[in-house]
Amino acid sequence: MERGKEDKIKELIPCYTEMKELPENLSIEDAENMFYSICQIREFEMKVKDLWRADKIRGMCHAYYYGEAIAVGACYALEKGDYITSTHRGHGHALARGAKPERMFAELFGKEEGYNKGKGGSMHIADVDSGILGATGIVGSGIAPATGAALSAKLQKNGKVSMSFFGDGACNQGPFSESLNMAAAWDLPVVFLCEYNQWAIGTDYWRVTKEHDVYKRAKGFGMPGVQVDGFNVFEVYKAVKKAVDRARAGEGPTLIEARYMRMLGHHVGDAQNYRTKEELEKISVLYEIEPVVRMREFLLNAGVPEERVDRIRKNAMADIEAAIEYADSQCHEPSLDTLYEDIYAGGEIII
Ligand SMILES: Cc1ncc(C[n+]2csc(CCOP(=O)(O)OP(=O)(O)O)c2C)c(N)n1
Repeated sequence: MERGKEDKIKELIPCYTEMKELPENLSIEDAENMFYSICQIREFEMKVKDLWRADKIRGMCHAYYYGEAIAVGACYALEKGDYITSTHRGHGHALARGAKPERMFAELFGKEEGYNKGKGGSMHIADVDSGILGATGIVGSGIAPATGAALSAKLQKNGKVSMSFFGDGACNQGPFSESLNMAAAWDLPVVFLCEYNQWAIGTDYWRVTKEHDVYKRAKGFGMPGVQVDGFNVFEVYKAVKKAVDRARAGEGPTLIEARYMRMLGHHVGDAQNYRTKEELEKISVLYEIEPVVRMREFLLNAGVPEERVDRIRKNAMADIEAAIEYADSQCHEPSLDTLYEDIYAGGEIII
């Protein structure tokens, strides 16, 4: 890449690193699997945007497009049985951890075959059998449950590791500090993965913090802190793998800051008028290093035939199309008499 362009990228993603080599314990087949997952999440989210705008999906949806390298790289470093907790922007986490897109679309369409019988919607997809303990619309509220899951793993000595995804906005919430402190004090097997996209709705992270590097906070809690290029699936994988190995070996938690950029609106209906034209123009250089483009380039440079690379992407897109078709035409609306089942609330339901 030419120097001027790299400088512009580094201004936005200071830890930007080229994707030249496979991590030593991964094969080309792994890279192809990762590419499939990245394309699957991208297509899922593009379709969510269209379906939401067409009024097929009700409730708010926060798309994960362009963040795919974080979920895919991170989940690739986990083992079966490990746990994750997610956020309001959680579709990508669930897919990367093995959730089925047809059941996710069924959930988004409010159908009973959905992961939460159609009653949770976009922000609450959970599948405990796959280790997906849940997503949440309350910013920062997945961090403590992940820490609790790590405590349970430690007490049960079952060798499981827990990982919490959260945004940069969540780092200024109480559960962040409380959880990191407890996890460090008790050497809990947990990975704290901050998806640093530089915005929290219309609040620019730089405006509300003095120290802009989240990973530096780790030192104050007594754990390692690492910053990685969140558009680079291999760098995310390597950092998370190291943290997971450390956690599994009983050495305690790690805080990872994966820097990327929210390229589009906070949710699928957000025109983000609070961002200036200059900023949007400036960040457009990042489309050259976004996960799909980058992984495609990597595979081609590694000698995978173009026809094969494009087929992987087409397969991912076709699988999403089939998932939508299934959820739309073969799944069912929950019946009215189940309206008050599976609903948990602090108060009394008055009918
Ligand atoms: C406790 C709480 N405060 C405020 C909100 C409103 N809210 C929803 S998403 C969001 C921004 C979160 O930003 P971040 O954690 O960085 O995640 P991102 O949306 O950027 O992925 C806010 C403030 C909320 N849902 N919960």
